[in-house]
Amino acid sequence: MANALIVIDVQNDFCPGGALAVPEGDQIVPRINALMQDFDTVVLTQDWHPAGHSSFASSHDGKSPYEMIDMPYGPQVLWPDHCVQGSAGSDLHADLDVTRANVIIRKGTNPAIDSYSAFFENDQKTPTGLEGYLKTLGVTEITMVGLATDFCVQFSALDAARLGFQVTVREGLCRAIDLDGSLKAAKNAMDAAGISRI
Ligand code: VGL
Ligand code: ZN
Repeated sequence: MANALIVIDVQNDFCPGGALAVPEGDQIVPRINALMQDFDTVVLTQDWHPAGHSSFASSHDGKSPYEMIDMPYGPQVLWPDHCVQGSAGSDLHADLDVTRANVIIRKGTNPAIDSYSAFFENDQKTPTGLEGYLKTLGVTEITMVGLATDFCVQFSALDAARLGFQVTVREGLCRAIDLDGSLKAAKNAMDAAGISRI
């Protein structure tokens, strides 16, 4: 009955001053560092897009950030350019305790598909390998924290629940983007999937 802490996208671009800043995104770092001590396995994720990624509004003529488009895999929010591979914005927050991390999963590397979830790209089919990693270690319980509650945390939590893990989202250690009611919708979806929110 091993447990794992999954720390989603605590990166400079999602913190105040970053390209896709989540309000108070940096404030969760000290308590996430403390929480890491309680887990057998710690996984960090890092949003890691090539320049010109298809989730960037700048890659689509006439489109602005936060507009929606239809991609072959479904509707997609268009974002400001963010977390470009190797940029300062893509770095994990400098105060995040990376020494406790067993593995860092990079996602969103396919130019044609966004990847909110730590487990699957937004086509809901292409795996990152994290499921196999955790199951090989005997992990059954996952606690999820990080950025943003209503996007990458939510999609990671829903996938984890679907894969049979027992999932807890520590909402005090997450912060949200909250686009058009997305935070409320995320909470409802997580409740419906049997995820505990504390
Ligand atoms: C995220 C939007 C685009 C996230 C990543 O980490 O929640 N949101 N890329
Ligand atoms: Zn992204």
